[in-house]
Amino acid sequence: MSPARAIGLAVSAVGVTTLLAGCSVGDAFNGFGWPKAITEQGDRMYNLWIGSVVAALAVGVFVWGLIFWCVVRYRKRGEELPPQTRYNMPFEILYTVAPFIVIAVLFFYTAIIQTDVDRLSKNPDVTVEVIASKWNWQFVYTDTKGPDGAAISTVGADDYIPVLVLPAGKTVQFNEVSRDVIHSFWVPDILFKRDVIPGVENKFQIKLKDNAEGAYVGRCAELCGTYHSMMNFELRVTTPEQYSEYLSLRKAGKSTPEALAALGFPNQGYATKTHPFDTDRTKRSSS
Ligand SMILES: [Cu+2]
Repeated sequence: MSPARAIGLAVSAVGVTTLLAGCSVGDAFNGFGWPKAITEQGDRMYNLWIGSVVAALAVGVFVWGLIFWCVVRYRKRGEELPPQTRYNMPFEILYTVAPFIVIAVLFFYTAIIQTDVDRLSKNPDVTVEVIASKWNWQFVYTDTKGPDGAAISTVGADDYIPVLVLPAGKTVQFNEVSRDVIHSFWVPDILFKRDVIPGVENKFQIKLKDNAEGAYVGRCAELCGTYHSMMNFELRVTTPEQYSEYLSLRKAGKSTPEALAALGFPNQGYATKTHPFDTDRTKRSSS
């Protein structure tokens, strides 16, 4: 194979990879380990991930092919020493240029998608203040007012996993606040996490898909102390109608589980994807 042909092959491999990114390769291989996103931003990151894995596999197959070809083609056939080649300029150019093209393409798509995912629209439909502390989450619906005049909020307790209720098909802005150390807000199904840093006002937005309804586990993704692994919450995506009904019930003084149960959610409106940690230490030591 001439070097020019090899470079051509490498470039077209990268091109094909890019094309495949938006297609169903990911579905065929179960997302190469990634869940399907429930947000529009998540879809873009999912496609980038699939494209990157396919590119890595294409390079891998190319390299394995070369290795096996050399093993077979140049295997030892006798005692005679084969011709010793010191320099091969075309090939040295090839293995300098080809990786650069791969890196440039990956960088190009990463920069585009990262900028896109980080973009904040001016008028989100819902704004939630996420307050993280050791080892709990509080979600404040900043543009609402409860019966006591304060904004409606949901906070976890020893026996209660906080449920964050959001409407499908809407844009949600999260403003993050930490009360102590660095935490990280993470819902695996939105394919995104963002650190909650004391003294830093981290923000991000998601656009939930129209069909995003469901219950999804949320976690703290930054080691924050003894009970870090218990610092969970649940994201409950409802229809926009259920969401406004939920807000009215909360405004009327109902708690999150009461409001969700009144809307007909199973499990009396409690989290279904994660469970409270048993805080009875004596029970643990005796078992
Ligand atoms: Cu944490």
